[in-house]
Amino acid sequence: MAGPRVVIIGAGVVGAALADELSSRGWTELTVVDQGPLPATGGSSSHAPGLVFQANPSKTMTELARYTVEKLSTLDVDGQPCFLQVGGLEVATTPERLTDLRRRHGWLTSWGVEGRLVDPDACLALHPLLNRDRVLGGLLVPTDGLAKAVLAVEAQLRAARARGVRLLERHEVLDIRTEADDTTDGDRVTAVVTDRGEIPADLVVCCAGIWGPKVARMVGMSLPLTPLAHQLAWTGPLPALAGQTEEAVRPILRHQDADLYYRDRHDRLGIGFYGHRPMPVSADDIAPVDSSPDMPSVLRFTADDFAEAWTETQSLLPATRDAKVEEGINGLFSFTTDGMPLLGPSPDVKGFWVAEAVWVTHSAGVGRAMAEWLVDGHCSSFDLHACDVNRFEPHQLAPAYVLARDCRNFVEVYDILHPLEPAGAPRPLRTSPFHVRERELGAFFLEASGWERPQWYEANEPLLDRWDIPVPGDWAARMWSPIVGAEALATREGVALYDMSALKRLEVSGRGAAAFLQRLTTSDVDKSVGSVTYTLMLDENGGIRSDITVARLARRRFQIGANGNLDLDWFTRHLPADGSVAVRDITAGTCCIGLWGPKAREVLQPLADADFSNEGLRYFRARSAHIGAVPVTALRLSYVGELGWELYTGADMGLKLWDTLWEAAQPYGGIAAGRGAFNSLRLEKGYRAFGTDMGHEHDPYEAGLGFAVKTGKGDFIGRAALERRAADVRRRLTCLTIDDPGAVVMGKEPVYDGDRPVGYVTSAAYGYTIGKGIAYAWLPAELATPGRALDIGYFDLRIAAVVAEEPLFDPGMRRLRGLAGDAR
Ligand code: THG
Repeated sequence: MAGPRVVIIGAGVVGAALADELSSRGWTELTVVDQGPLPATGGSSSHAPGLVFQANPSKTMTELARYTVEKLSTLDVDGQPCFLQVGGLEVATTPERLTDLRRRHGWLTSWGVEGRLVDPDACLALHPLLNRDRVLGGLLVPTDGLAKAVLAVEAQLRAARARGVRLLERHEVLDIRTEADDTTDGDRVTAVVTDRGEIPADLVVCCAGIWGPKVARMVGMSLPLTPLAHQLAWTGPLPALAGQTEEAVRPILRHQDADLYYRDRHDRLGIGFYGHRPMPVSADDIAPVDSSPDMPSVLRFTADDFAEAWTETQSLLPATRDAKVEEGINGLFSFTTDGMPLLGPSPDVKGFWVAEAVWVTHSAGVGRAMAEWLVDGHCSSFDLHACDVNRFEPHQLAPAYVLARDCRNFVEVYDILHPLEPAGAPRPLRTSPFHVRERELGAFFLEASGWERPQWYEANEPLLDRWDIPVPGDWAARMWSPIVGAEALATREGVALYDMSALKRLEVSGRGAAAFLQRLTTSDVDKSVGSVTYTLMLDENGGIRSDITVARLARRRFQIGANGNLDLDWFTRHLPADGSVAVRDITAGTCCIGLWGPKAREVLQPLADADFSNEGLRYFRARSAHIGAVPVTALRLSYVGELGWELYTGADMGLKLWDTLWEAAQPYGGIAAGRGAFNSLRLEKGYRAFGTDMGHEHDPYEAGLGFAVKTGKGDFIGRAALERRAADVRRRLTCLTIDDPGAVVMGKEPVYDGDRPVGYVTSAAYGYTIGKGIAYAWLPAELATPGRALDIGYFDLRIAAVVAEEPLFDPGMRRLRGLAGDAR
């Protein structure tokens, strides 16, 4: 079996890795085309400085980098190695950076890559050119190093060619042919048109790097990627390095406080700089391969922009004072709005895939990930949800948005960013109908999928007289206010309005809707009209695609509470060809208020034309009603674990709904509460958040969501894999509590059993009701036993934590079911 006919566009580090990985899996009907000459085709790979630092806040990105290191370390071209494992050293020259290196060390430990913090003397021993007076400390990762990008391309292409893969250099792609596809509403690819003929294709994978937007546009796809120039300069010979024959002996070096990095090249140094003004280039304006004197991805060095870098370099590495900058380039690289790659199939054109915005660091990993995805239909080695090209909301594809955010990412590339760091301009973008009231109440807004979402409200400051809210350490106290705690407690005690408009809402309707949803979810959702079901969507491997709520509003109409655009994409991708099911994103035209708390019923019932008693609308049931003059759909459920409803209405009457509820809530001390309180309350209840607590790499049993799987209901996607996975649970998403009220962690921290790293934190918050810190963590199953004492690594601290029985709050569900009594 030689597989389908695949054309890979672009023979850079990504295309070459993919050709190798696909052909090694038996797909050999493969053609790689590139407009340039092989193996240095003139794209970003051809001038890539090749530094591979594995540390990353994203577990997936670190894993992609680790695989790249492992693979390139085994490759050579006629004895020339493709990877020089000289280690990677990040140095701090400010106290803030020194502290941040500890956090970065935590990520490495969490993701299973060895690294160590080193003192200034050790930094100097590792990299003798450093100025002892400037360095406060460093982070060393011994397995980091230099990828020889062009050699890596050559090695992987040779391996592919040996398996029969066709390599076509100097073939410029002019168009991609498509035809109507019988099994979907859209088109499918049939061929790639080049200036030297047409190549038939069942699958086309765009690995064109900075030209990606241009190629994707050939099938009408807009790729949110901007090529930005980045300065890379080379010194002349350094007397201090005279006689160095090896290409690199010192670790690759990062000086993030000044947006700089360094690498050896024999007796010279390469210097990379991100501190200059963003210099974006449109993919259309990149020169054709043959017309540019150097290569198209290399622009003329603008020395003025480098002045600051050179001054700083001479201070950090005094030996460079005896040398000068001899050559330099402004080299183009792909940037994206969230710093993550763009991987996956086109939403519209069957058979068109992209693997874009991938740096050398992650290239071989992405090659493997894409090969698995293409061959198996899902990727089992890496969790790609945060890299999926279909993750974006429509506004995130707008050229103005893409350009603004990509430039900002360039500027911030080495900045110390808080996990809750609010996005910058352009803002605000999406505002709910409640926005004006939220502003009147002094909301502190953060952004979620473009929505302005209150984190807390300054108007609730007087509540602080009622409770003593513990204050966390400095880092956790950013984007935080004690009001968060007061809002959480006020919700448990009285009633609060939560703006839930950012919750993605999809409508699935039609003759085939019920059967369709049965096939995509793990629970029985084909229940009575008015039923609401919490359920999971899985991939074929049994990995969690999403957790959703399915409300049956009519026999043939369901409302889905979803996690993001990938859910819409997953539904759309699985729609039956007969047109019996339609799916629609109704988020923008609707809004939602969560009215929650023990007094919620006293607020709502007098306003309503329907019975909202325990019997009138049971837990996890839905109905339509009028609240005053406002028609609503009410879902009785609560992510914060209190009595109450999600109330949905059209955007037109949202403000009226808010005002109606607000007024009625005042006699009961009702407040508006923000996402900070929400997150604390949901962790007390043990409710998982997709994308943070779990992803595609996890199955329902490990994630503690086995209760949402009904294997007896009939077949569904992922079911076949579940039997195996249920019998083999080796890790568990586990609830930890922390006694020290000042020790609030943020997520991604390593968990230790004694000195041994055993897992990592997903989400964390202080639990104001239970009076303890909460951290959910992935741990080996044998450690996930209540009472087990562990430590969380937080900067230079070890925080004592203990495995707890969950949920921490109201295990008897008395609150949610509207039964009286203390829930603790
Ligand atoms: N509301 C709605 N849809 C949603 C969410 C929401 N979809 C996405 C996301 N949030 C889904 N997450 C959850 C998590 C837990 C619950 C609901 C949505 C929940 N669980 C109960 C429990 O675990 O005890 C009930 C489970 C059951 O009865 O099966 O309520 O916030 N609309």
